[in-house]
Amino acid sequence: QSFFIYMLLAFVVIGCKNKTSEIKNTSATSSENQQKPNIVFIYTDDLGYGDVSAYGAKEIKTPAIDALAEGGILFKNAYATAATCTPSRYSVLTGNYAWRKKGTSVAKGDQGLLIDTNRTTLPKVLKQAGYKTGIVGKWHLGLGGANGPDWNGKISPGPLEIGFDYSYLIPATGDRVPCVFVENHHIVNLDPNDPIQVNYKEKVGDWPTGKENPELLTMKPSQGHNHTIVNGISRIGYMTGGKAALWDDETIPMELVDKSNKFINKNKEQPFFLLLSTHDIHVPRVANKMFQGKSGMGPRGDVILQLDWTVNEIVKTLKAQNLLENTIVIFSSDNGPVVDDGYHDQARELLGDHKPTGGLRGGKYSAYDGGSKIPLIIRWPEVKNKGMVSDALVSQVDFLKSFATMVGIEKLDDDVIDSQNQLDVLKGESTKGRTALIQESFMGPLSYLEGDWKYIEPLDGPELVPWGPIIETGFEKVPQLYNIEDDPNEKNNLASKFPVKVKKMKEKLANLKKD
Ligand code: NG6
Ligand code: CA
Repeated sequence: QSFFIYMLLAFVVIGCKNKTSEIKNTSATSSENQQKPNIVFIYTDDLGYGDVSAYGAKEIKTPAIDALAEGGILFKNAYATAATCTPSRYSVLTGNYAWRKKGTSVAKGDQGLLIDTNRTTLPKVLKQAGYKTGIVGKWHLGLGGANGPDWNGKISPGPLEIGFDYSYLIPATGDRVPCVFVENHHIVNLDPNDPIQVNYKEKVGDWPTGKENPELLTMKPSQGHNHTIVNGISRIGYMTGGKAALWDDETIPMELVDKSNKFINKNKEQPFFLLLSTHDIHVPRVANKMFQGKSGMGPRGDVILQLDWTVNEIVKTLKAQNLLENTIVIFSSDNGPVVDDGYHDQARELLGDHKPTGGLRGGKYSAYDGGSKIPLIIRWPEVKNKGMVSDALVSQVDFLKSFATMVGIEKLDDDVIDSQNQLDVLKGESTKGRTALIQESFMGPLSYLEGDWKYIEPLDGPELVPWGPIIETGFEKVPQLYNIEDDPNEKNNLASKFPVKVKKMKEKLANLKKD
């Protein structure tokens, strides 16, 4: 009998022990998770300030994006650092303005990695704080060494060398070859018996090009885009081989959502950072059957609906995994909108009353606000002012320092020059924001924005983007000064009226350039 009692006691003790350690483990994980929310950044391409219904679009509805704003903060004065993709993304990842580094304008599809592997990056900082980090979608920051990527071998350095644990990439853009996905260091589904060749100078192989065989095209180019034809669409650059690896344009968003879901599911037990960098709404705009003809605005409108679907899918996953209330969802765009960006996709003809820039002057590529003033919505799991609209001046370059602060990393290396901690502003707890920021236009002037005033440095160049999108560049031989509070569409150049202000702003810009 005493043996029986002894056994019983032993069971109870062992049982309790297991229980306590179990409780300990779970409580440790959950409290850790509570301290460190996941971050999902949905970074869209070429989506304009006026393309979202939460920002006032009437001709198109984006309910999933709007719902993010209801659960967080919508920023009315948010900026990408540049009016094109590569420099804006460079700034998000490094916390610096891209014009500080040469060669960071729109990258070619066989460009080597543009981010120095030694420098501080957003994913490195988050990784240091215990996050699993992943990027799914458009990269456009170069891959490989100085001579570009070894497409048939190990593609490195790239995102994995600058702090991401996982990557599934559109290497450059949807309109640039090679039209394949790269997972970590390798092209997905590449048959070694059918090696891939990519060339940005001359034709390789015998695949037809848009220039030679326009009759084969399902979407005709309006500007450039007349090199190798892939899936009936001619692209920028030449390629041949790697047939089994080619993506299907109509299912790119589904593929990216699937890979994002897998990343989320795999890492749900620990804090994670997912950068979901969509192809939408960049050209070529090829909507999936689910969205074709649904907007009444042609492919450009249809892919906005498709983008909203992407947002909804990701939110659904977070909800299903019980993660939404511990995840920050950031939604933004890399630069302003463009209607015709190089393909005849009826974007101009079917635009109707829709205003992609929301009325701002310029657009993608431009020095005017249409170039880099973008939608920014941050849904916070817990935040006091849910549904708030913030007027604070914010820049995507501040994400690095702000989120570093959030995860408890206060001290960063001094290679981070431009990023500021604006966490309280991003959370809607302060409306102070930045006092000033710089905007980079495409191959053109820089602008300096301070308070209500914007100064655009004088530069000689064409008035309109030369290859055809019908967008004002912002080039002027004389300085430009606008009061963007009174004149948000930058119509009245006040430079000759306020020469002292011009001089001061010019000096401040020059000083910042020296940093
Ligand atoms: C331009 C392309 C445009 C787009 C852009 C980069 C032509 C005529 N135009 O050169 O279609 O690809 O580069 O866009 O080739 S971005 O959003 O990635 O910066
Ligand atoms: Ca872009």
